[in-house]
Amino acid sequence: MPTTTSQESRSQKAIRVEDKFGAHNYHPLPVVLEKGEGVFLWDVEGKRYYDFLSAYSAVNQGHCHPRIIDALIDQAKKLTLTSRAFHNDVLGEYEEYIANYFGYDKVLPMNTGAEAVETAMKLARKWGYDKKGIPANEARIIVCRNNFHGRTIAIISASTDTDSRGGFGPFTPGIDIIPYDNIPALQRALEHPHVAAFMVEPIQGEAGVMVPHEGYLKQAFEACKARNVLFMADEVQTGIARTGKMLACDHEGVRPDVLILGKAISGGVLPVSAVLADDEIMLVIKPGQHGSTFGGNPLACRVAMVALEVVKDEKLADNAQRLGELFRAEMNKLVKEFGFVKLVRGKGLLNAVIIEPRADGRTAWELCLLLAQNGLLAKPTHGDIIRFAPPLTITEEQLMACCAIIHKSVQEFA
Ligand code: IF1
Repeated sequence: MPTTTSQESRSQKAIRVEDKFGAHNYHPLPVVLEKGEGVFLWDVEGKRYYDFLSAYSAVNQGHCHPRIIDALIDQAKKLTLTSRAFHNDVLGEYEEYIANYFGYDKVLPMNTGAEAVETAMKLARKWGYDKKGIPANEARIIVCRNNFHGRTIAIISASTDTDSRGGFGPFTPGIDIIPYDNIPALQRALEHPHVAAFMVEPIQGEAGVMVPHEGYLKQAFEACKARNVLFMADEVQTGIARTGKMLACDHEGVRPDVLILGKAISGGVLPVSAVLADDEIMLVIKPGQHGSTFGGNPLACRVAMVALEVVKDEKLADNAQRLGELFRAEMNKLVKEFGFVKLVRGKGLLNAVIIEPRADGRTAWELCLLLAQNGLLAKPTHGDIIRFAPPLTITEEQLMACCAIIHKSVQEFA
């Protein structure tokens, strides 16, 4: 192979080629993966890892789930894409399935999470004009500080993160930013008569798995209702059983007016996202006013139906709930034993551990390198936070083995 120097490993080569030909918009851990099965990933040198990122919670059903992959292959041999210029024989079946699954009148299928968020923002504006009577071009959407809703211009216009926004202006107007987990701030923002929607993550993922106080979502929902404002939940990361219930909003018995889903709808096989709402809201969008070439394609629809079936059949929400409690109990032992392990927080199997940087400057990044060496993949964020989010198919025995790896790595880090 002409481009491989004699000393270079397959991993080193893959990383070098990415660096040369790919945009530098990521800084991944130096691990090159080639195979996945259930909770495991293998790198090109054959080393096996437990996956504790699950592709940011897209692979809740585990890597290459045989039922989902069979559905993918079967449908791929038949029909993959028609566009929405014509009907296809899977779309309606999927729409009925997912609408009933989450208890809404209708779904609008998209592909990425960001597209679903954009769809929800457009839906909120249109509803604001058509139903609430907001004057043209005056609609406002309230969001929370430290949110993460995606990467498009409109979405980063709602961001407070300097990396996400910096250098990308000018921004989309009509967005009000309030502190998260703060009902009085929401109530003040809701006083503006042109507010169409409040969009919120039930748990803030990128911010470091920030779990709001109990009752926040319920109170926020009721505050929105009192002002005829749509409560829109971005459950792209928290949805599909990740936090121990099908939706994180289920923990507080809140049914969002607009539900935004992505990632694990497809088990991580294809980009599949969705916006769900009842007729009164969804039908404000008319033919030609919104869409996507790939949204609702038969391949995605077939895969998503099976991926959602797997979540129920394998009782992944219950498993996430039970093993999440066990995981936090084990991590709390580390908090007691090691002073620099500050705390663990989370819900279900969406958890974060806060690592105080060491005097010699080593951070969560170095701990993640140790974890990888010891066979567990996790990703640091904000320098001092490690998110732990394994596939929800993980067993108690596997989880305990992982806790032992984490313990060993923390010991080495100390
Ligand atoms: C990246 C974090 C996770 C999301 C919520 C919408 C989207 C996301 C709540 C957009 C996406 C991602 C994207 C990924 C990193 C990531 C992430 F670290 F930023 F916080 F998941 F933990 N709403 N989250 O979390 O979905 O368009 O990407 O399909 O590299 O940007 P998308």
